[in-house]
Amino acid sequence: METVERFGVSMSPHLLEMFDKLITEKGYSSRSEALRDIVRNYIVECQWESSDTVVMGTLTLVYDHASHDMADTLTAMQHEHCSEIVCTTHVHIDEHNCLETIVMRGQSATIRSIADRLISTKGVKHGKLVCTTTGKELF
Ligand code: NI
Repeated sequence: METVERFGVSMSPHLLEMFDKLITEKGYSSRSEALRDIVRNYIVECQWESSDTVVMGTLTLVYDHASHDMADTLTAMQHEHCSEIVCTTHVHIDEHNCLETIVMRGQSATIRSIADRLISTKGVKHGKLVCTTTGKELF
């Protein structure tokens, strides 16, 4: 098991009070647990800023499958990037609307570019990329 290191953090009482209030609302049991999550999140964000880092991304799209031949267009675009796209899940929300989640793995710049292209496709009502990590360097 990995050992832990302790360090002191200095901040104003007001800032600490706001921090404690927030982490209590979010259900953290300790400042350390909250800080670990914040640090991990910061590391993941920085990994995404480096364009050649291999990352994981989940893209969620909502679209009307009948408008602009959306289903065919989106499927064709995904086939162009089959080496980055790990899997997709399609949900028929109602008579017209579909939700698709697309899990991707690859260099962050490539994943962002695929997501931007899919989100900006005419007929997509909403699209959001969640950027995350392969988890390899996080403990
Ligand atoms: Ni559908």
